Amino acid sequence: MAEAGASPSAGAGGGGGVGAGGSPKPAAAKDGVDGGTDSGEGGGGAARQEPGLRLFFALWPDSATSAALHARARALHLECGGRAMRRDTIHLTLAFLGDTPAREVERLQALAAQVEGESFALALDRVGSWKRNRVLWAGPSIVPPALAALAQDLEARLRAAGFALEERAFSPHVTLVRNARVAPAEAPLPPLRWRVASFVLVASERSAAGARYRVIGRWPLKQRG
Ligand code: 2AM
Repeated sequence: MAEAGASPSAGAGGGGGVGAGGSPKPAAAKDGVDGGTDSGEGGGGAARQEPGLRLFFALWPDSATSAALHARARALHLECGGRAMRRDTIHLTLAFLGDTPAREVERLQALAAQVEGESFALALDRVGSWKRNRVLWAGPSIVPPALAALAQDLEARLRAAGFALEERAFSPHVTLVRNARVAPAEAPLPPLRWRVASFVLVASERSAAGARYRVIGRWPLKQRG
C-alpha cells in the first residue's frame, strides 16, 4: 500500500502501536462496518487500580458532514476492503489521553473550558493511507491556523496539568477505514467543507460491536469577526 507522503505524517495516525502485523484483529462487524478497533491501543495500567475511562479530545462532525464522510468511508471500503468506520464514530482526534482515572474528568472539563479557540472551516480534500496500521483517512491539505492553534493550546494545557501525551506531532486526520487490504487509487477528491464550531471530550467504550464513543463534554469555539 502506498503511504501518504505529506502531512498527516505517516504512521502518526492513531493506532499507537497497532502495526499491520501487530495486535489481534477484532472480529469484523457485519458488512464490514466498524466503530473503530482501538484494540490494544494506547493507555496504560492506571485503570487496573481504579475505575478508568479511555479518553480523547476531538472534533465531532455535524450530521451532514458525518454523512458525507461515512459515504466516503463506504466507497473506500468497497475499493480497498477493511472495515468502514460507523457513522456515529467518525471524528478528528485533537489529543489522545488513553486510560485515565474517572476522577480526572472534572479537571479535564475545567481545563477545556480555559481553551481559547476560534471556529474555522476545514476542507477535507485528501484521502491517504498508512501502511503501518492499514488505516485509510481523510484530511486537509492545508491545516487551518485555528486548528493548529487549538490543538497546540489544548496540548500545552494538558501537559502543564500533568497529563501524559505522546510526543508525536499533531497530524489532523479522520479515520475512515481500518485494516484496509490495499491503498486507494489516486484520484481528485471533491473537498468536503466542515464548519468547526466546537470541540469535545469523548470516552471510548468497548462493546461486542466495536468501540462506542460517548461525548462527555463540549466547548464552543469563538465565532470570528
Ligand atoms: P486513529 O483514528 O488514527 O486510530 C480513539 O482511539 C481516537 O484516538 C482515534 O481517532 C485514534 O486515532 C486516536 N488516537 C490517537 N492516538 C492514539 C493511541 N495512541 N491509541 C489509540 N488511539 C489513538
